[in-house]
Amino acid sequence: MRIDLISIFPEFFDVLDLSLIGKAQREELLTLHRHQLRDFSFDKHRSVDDTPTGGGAGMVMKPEPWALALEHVLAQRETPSAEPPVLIIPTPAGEVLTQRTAQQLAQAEHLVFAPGRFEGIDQRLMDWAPEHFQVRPMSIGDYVLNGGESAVVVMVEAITRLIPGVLGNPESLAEESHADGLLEYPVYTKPARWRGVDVPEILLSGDHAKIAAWRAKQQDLRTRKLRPDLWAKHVVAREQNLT
Ligand code: JD2
Repeated sequence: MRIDLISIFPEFFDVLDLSLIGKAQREELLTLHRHQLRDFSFDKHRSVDDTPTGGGAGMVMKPEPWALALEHVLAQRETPSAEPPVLIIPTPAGEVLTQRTAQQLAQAEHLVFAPGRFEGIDQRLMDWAPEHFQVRPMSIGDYVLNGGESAVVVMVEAITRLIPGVLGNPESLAEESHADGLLEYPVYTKPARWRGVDVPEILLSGDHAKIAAWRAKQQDLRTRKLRPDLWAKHVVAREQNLT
């Protein structure tokens, strides 16, 4: 997978060189390209923002530097004939990222992220982009950030760990929280008794079928108690045989 990140703070993405995502890059399962948006602004101060038309607080990002940066990314493609890249625009008004969407986006060949700052990007950029990209306005949750960069870090992590070969242990993917719309079962390690508290006896039994059934029950109980919203969806999906 190729990922392009365009921002006025491209150093924000240095964290993506660490840990599993760093390793995936070294193994060439993933290629990250960072771009400085200001390199596509040509006035004296390389400005990328201006006052909001119609008035109001703050500043709005100008569409032209974004269009030039995105055209630069398109021009760099090795196979321009391939399906248009997916352009993810972080915004509090976007579709909230879920595990299901992360799984879908992990199938893409080329993702481009366009995190804005200030009060966001001139709407005309979003109206222009579908000519060249599969545009996905996305949010990471219902709270307000100062800009899209931290949301991009979250999205890239959620998506890239689903690329085959990126995660050390692929079995953990199928089992983990949200993969089936449920929360995780509780996990334990040694010692079997810690500060007077024992690990559930069944986990020491060696009976794998019984352990699997106990864990499934714990997932149900936890989800019903902690996330009734997820539980309701899970029940509907189970009835429709979608899980
Ligand atoms: C962003 C801002 C509009 C107020 C670009 C915020 C986000 N889950 C999320 N919360 N906030 C964002 C987000 C993403 C991009 C930008 N701002 C500040 N915009 C109204 C404040 C500017 C995501 N994804």
